[in-house]
Amino acid sequence: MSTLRIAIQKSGRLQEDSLKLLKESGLSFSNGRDQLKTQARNFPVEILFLRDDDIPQYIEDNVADAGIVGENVFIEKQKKNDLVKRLDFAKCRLSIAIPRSENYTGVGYLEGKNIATSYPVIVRNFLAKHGVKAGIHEISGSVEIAPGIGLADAICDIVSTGSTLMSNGLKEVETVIQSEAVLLAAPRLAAEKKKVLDKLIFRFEAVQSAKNNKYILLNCPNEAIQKITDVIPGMKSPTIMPLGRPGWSSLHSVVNENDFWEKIDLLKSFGAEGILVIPIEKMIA
Ligand code: PRT
Ligand code: ZN
Repeated sequence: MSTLRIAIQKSGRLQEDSLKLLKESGLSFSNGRDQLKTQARNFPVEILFLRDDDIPQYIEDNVADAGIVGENVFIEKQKKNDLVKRLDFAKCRLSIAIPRSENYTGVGYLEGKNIATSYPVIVRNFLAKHGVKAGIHEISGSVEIAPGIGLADAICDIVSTGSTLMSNGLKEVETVIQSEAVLLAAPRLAAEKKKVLDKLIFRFEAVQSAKNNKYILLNCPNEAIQKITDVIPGMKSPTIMPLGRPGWSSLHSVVNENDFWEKIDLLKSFGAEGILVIPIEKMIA
């Protein structure tokens, strides 16, 4: 099988979760400091460690076949890459922020103003969409200090908790895009490489759905089995085993993280007891 070259961030906010995802997907590899690349021992994948901003270009140039970057970088770079999978980590948003003391009246406020950003393409598209004319001042780091030093009237930067904006006397006024880590791939991969990529995506999905679900075990009176099954149907249907105590059963199923607490309350109201919730390592439907 031919080797798929996948690029991940060398160091920074995406690195740890990217490595974790690859490891949880069963890839075994060494990743020493200052290593430029490494070969998985048990899967036809070579991992390249690069700056995140460079990854889309490397994919377009066929130096890498796939890569993990923030969606913000994917959109900004506009390279010939396909977004093949959202990865559910490094969630953030790219937002416009202005000094807290300013009175924001809507996007029209930005007319004629100067916006500092590391994302000129995304900002230009945003302004065009809203028919606003503003100057764009491209800077590569510490964007949040630009208004304070008189370099710009507003900024467009990544926001996660909002505390960086706050400590720089800024307030968030528009969300331009939402972002998370994404898996990119070259649009026309050779069939052999595509096969490896599909296998990898299959494994990523098993890891992701395991994260979003929990294994649940509970005891319930037999007459509650149907109602409980309706609430937690599991992957096909729950496993039901009789308890030593007559009239009672043990029911095993899978429950989604998102509506977990609501469902637990419902199960309790149906008479469920001794509820155990256990993490799932991999989940394959
Ligand atoms: O060296 P290299 O170029 O590879 O890395 P980098 O410095 O460009 O990127 P890095 O590691 O900072 O971020 C990589 C990716 O993580 C980004 O492209 C985003 O997709 C994603 N991400 C998620 C974030 C954040 N959260 C984040 N909070 N990237 C940056 N930030 C910064 C932001 O720039 C601002 O300075 O954190 C600050 C805001 O955070 P809050 O929590 O104060 O709002
Ligand atoms: Zn970067």
